Amino acid sequence: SPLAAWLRGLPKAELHLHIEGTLEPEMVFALADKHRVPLAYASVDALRRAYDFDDLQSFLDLYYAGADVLRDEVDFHAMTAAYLRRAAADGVVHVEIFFDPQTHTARGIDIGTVIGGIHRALVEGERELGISHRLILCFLRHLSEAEAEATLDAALPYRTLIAGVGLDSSERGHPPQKFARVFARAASLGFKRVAHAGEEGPAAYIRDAIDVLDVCRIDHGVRCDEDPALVAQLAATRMPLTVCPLSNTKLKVYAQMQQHNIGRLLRAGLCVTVNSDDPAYFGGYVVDNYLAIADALSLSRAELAQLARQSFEASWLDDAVRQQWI
Ligand code: ES4
Ligand code: ZN
Repeated sequence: SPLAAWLRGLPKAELHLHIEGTLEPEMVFALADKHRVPLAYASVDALRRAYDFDDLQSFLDLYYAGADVLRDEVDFHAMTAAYLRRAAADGVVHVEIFFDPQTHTARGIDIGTVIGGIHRALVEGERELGISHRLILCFLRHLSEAEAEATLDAALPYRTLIAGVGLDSSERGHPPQKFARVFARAASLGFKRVAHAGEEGPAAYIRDAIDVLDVCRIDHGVRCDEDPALVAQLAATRMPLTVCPLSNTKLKVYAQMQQHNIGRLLRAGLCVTVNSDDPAYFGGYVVDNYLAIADALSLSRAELAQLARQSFEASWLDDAVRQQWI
């Protein structure tokens, strides 16, 4: 469509992307075959049909199972390279990607294998596709803070390759306070901080991520609108929200895209951005997310261009580079 072509031509940064969530069913089967890992599904189509979720946890169960086929450095490289090709086709010029080391170290895979494969693909993507990058190490919030501390320790030999730390996985019952100490240590080591908050969890978790974890962005954050004073604060401080529209409808945060609040938050002056989260599972990459909200919320091209500009405002690019894109 003309709008899709226009959106692909708009320079964009993607700031909320779990690299393990880019593992397409075809690659799950290819890697299962390579490593002789048995799968619970008979075919690529059967696996894709299972991507029908009730909530965050029903998705996470399949997402962690899918990641089990990632075994060596070549696998992490192939997954990341495939994502970067799709991002380039969508007009993404800068990526800040999450990885979940604990999903892999718990299976006996060295964190160096994980970081090495991802980083090699990012460096190639910069040279071959012109996509700049930052890497964000996420702690799994359903695990303990002690396990997060051990993960931070294991990542220190690779600290120059990691721009920041994040917090993901099951939100409810795992408030930001649970990770106050490890985030403070990450800050003292020079890592930027982000956290998933206000996806399924309450608006209070957004406040606490800001006040207790000292984050510079909120991942999702859509439940902020249950607290009007918080919405006003987010607007006044230009605290970015990395919103993922197709994720929110697939995981039933909203029953329908027409109910999504990203248009209202944009008009209220918030630095909201559009991202794909786990595109292999949620039915689309970043332009599909822009198209879904453009259609459901009747956003103008000026509003869509503003969302793309805000993705650079919210990014960790150096100011001189940021200015080239906005
Ligand atoms: C995630 Cl959508 C979402 N929420 C929380 N944690 C995650 N990990 C991967 N995708
Ligand atoms: Zn996410």
